[in-house]
Amino acid sequence: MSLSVQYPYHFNISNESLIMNPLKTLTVFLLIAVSFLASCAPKPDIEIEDPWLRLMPEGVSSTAGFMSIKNNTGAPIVLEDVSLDWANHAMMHESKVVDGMAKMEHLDELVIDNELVFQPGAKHIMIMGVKEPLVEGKSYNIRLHFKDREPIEVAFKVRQAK
Ligand SMILES: [Cu+2]
Repeated sequence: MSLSVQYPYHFNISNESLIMNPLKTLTVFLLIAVSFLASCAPKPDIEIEDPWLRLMPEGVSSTAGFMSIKNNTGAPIVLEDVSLDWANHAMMHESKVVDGMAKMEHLDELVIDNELVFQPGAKHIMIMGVKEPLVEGKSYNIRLHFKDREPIEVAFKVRQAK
């Protein structure tokens, strides 16, 4: 009696969850089991984060694609090429400022140790000769070709550059 008066909260919780409500206890154990299994599930070898395409003004037939590529394999992977069906050309580029002039360099292949970021003003997927105007919010596929691996098809969503 004195225990329940001194520690009513503790007493009630243990009483309810372990004795009065075995279902609740079971649920807690199941949640722990599920989260344990989820944390053990193997990560995909390659993860693509936030793939997007820059929405261009009307009449402009070139654009650029951006994303992050995460390499979870523990060994370097090589991105050799990119391809698509909805434009004439896609290639890997890097924007640079050389002697005060903005330039774009073609990249033949990229070695990815842990993560490779394509972002405005830096590495990007250059897309030229877009066959039909891109629609904001719609997704367009680009294939990523890796050395000694199956290509990955990634859906890039069109949005305004911020
Ligand atoms: Cu470019």
